[in-house]
Amino acid sequence: MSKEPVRVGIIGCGNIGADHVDRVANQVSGSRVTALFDVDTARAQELARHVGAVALATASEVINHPEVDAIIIASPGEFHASLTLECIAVGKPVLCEKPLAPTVKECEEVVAAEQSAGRRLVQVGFMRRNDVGYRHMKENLDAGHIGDALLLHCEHRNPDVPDSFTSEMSMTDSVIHEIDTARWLLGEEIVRVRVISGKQTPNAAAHLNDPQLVILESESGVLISVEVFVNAKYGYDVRCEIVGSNGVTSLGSQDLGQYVSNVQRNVTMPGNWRIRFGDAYRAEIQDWINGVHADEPRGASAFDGLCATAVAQAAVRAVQSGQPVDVPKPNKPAFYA
Ligand code: ISE
Repeated sequence: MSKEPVRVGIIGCGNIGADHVDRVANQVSGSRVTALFDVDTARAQELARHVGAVALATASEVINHPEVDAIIIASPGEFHASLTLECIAVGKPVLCEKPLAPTVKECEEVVAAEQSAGRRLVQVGFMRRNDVGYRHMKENLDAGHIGDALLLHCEHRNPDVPDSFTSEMSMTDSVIHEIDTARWLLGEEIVRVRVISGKQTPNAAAHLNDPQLVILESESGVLISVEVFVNAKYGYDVRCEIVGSNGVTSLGSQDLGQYVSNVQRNVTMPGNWRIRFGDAYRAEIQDWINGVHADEPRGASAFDGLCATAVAQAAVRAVQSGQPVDVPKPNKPAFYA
């Protein structure tokens, strides 16, 4: 028996929010968009007109709207926790873009509220968990094909960033993805972080350390290296390799196609993460919608969001102090088992 589509409200209609509007309305099954909010009212109205939704005056109106069953939060990170708490208070499932919140305290409040509500309502938008390449890596590791994971090498290169982007944001905005991916791939917590910066690109703003090298250490001692380089210029390039005791597994090709001509091979690569992870975002949203239909949580939990923010905040302290920083081991409530 086919179910009624999940009626989705979307808060924040900037680049990624607008992409999600299109995905929920046109690219996945079992859902439709019914209400939108953005500080740019004209933008929200225009998008709402395209998908047959209403544009509302506040985020709270979206959350409380009788024709909204579930909510996507794609507003700036500083609003994530309070909006997620509002969704929990009215018992509606929520997919919150990363980070769950910029501070550990706010993440803890969300985790506590969800437990008090007595059911899993929160999924955090760590879309790399839905990327085919990362999923294959995890399958290879879990199947024992490469033995025990010893090292994880990651590269995270953005073509450029706005001048307002800081060395700390490289941790909270960019490396937070590798933090979540490492926890998910390895099935372990991260216990220590250090950040090193050496020779700098001339293409970064003077206040920004770029590139930076982040070394994370897992509970069992797996070393995770993350090169974060946010002014790499040539394109958006994310790489990942697990070195195991019997072999290696890595992300496959991320090329968008190639042509050969005049004894040269020309390869097109993604220009930004919205292109590179477009399929992963679509899969993530389909999975979330399926989870809402089944009343069964999927994807990264609020607890995963809390752990990722804890490590990202430790990385911020490591940027500022130049010293290794320990990350306290989180107590995983049975609720998130
Ligand atoms: C951005 O905010 C993202 O979430 C992208 O996935 C990431 O690759 C980029 O570095 C961030 O700035």
